[in-house]
Amino acid sequence: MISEKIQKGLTRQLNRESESSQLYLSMASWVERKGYEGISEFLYDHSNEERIHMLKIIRYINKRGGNVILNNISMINVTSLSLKELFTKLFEHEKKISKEINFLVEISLQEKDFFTYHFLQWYIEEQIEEEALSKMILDKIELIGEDKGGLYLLDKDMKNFHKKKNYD
Ligand code: OFO
Repeated sequence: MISEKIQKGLTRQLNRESESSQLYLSMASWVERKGYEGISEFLYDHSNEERIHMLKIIRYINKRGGNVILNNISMINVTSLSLKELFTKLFEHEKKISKEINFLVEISLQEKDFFTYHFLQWYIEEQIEEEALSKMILDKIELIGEDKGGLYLLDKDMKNFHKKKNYD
């Protein structure tokens, strides 16, 4: 059985993952409309990954006898963002998620809930990847600047970006 504190922390996190999934999805749809086929592919794929992150927590809470509570999500409008602003937002978002995972780990140790501590190790690994990936894409976009040929190549390249990640 999980404690009240862990239940609260995990519930907040699962709703954050759900938010992340929606954020990536709305960005994917927007860049697809703008003609970035590869980038939208990457973002659609990542939206699914975030949903998996949410599901993992839901199933863990249920396994440990807790209650799952899903919040309504309020989304930001991404349609006015440039590609650089969009990936800056994603990078900031991932850093925020990392902080929250760190906080959850801290609570699990305070509560001496080593099952949850163990469960969260996967998320720590994941956040290292997620931060590095969004930063790497942002760096590339900054490097390319206004160069249309560079953007074309990045878009082409990003079709396969998700395949380089290991989600086991
Ligand atoms: Fe769930 O890792 Fe990104 O947000």
